[in-house]
Amino acid sequence: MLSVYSKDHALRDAKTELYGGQLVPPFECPVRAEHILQRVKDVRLGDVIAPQEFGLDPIKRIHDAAFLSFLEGCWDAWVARGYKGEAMPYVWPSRSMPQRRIPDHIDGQIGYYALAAETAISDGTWQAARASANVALTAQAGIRDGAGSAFALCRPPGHHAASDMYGGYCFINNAAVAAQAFLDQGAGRVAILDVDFHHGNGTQQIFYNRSDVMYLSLHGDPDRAFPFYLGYQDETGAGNGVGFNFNYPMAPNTNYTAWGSALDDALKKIHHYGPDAVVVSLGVDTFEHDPISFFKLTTDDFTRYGAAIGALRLPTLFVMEGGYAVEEIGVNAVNVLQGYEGL
Ligand code: Q9C
Ligand code: ZN
Repeated sequence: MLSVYSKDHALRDAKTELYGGQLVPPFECPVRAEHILQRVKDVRLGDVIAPQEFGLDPIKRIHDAAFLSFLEGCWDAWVARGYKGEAMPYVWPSRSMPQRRIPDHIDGQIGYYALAAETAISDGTWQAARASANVALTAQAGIRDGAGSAFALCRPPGHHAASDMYGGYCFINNAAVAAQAFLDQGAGRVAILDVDFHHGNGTQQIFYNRSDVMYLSLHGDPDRAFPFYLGYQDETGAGNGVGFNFNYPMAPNTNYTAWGSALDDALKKIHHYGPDAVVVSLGVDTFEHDPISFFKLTTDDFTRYGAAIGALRLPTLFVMEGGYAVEEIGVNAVNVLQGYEGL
């Protein structure tokens, strides 16, 4: 399988994450991508190429232009205020003040565009997010040009990023940008299968009213897990998108017996939908030893479900999302790809 990787992921190197009232080293850290790349090389998965530059146009197909300008300028605006720490919000347009004016002050802007406070914006974050989107688009182009599958080793991840919102370690929704690229190049339908532990609230929001992208997500019950306010089973789409959004929330300690049944159900729906391509939001934070998640998938389970996805026999783009058991992240992620290839 072709893999796409950019060294520029390392420009995303925040020093702080808000966790339990403390500022801790971020779970979403550069060594994650290095371990995955090393495993891709160790098993000789296939060629590893650098991304091409696609510019902002394919990103603007998904994201609001003012939101992208905010991301690009946030760090400089923060520094210009004289702030000493990394950029994080502390105030939001919350339920009791629902007006949607975008303030001029950086403190007001960052709260307007933030989903959550844990994800600090730091120097280099925008450049790394841009590179991550280029990685997804380069892998997508590989499939357009005839590769049956490709692996976008994206970092930072993307599925929590909505059309005008960042957070949950995500800035640009790489999977959504790639899905839209398939459509813009002539595909009629694309399915996004999100196997990250967390619900992909951004991807769901982006395509919620559309029937040309089916979104299916297996995740920790949002009643008990981030992002808490979206990802429930009764969210099935709106307008033209009714019946094209499927959530599979699952309880703490879910193992492959239950998780695999949910996957089989999702795969049946994808098969019936008949997409021209499948985008897999590949998070391996479903792993039993993940430090921030509560599922119990084993290293071998990743191979098993890769094979199940492969049985669809559809062009498949794997887009890296989460996974925070850093030592095992390479083996777990690449097991999915090897399972897919039937190795
Ligand atoms: N108790 C992705 O996996 N909150 N993002 C963590 C832990 C944020 C995860 C709190 C989790 C975001 C791409
Ligand atoms: Zn996740």
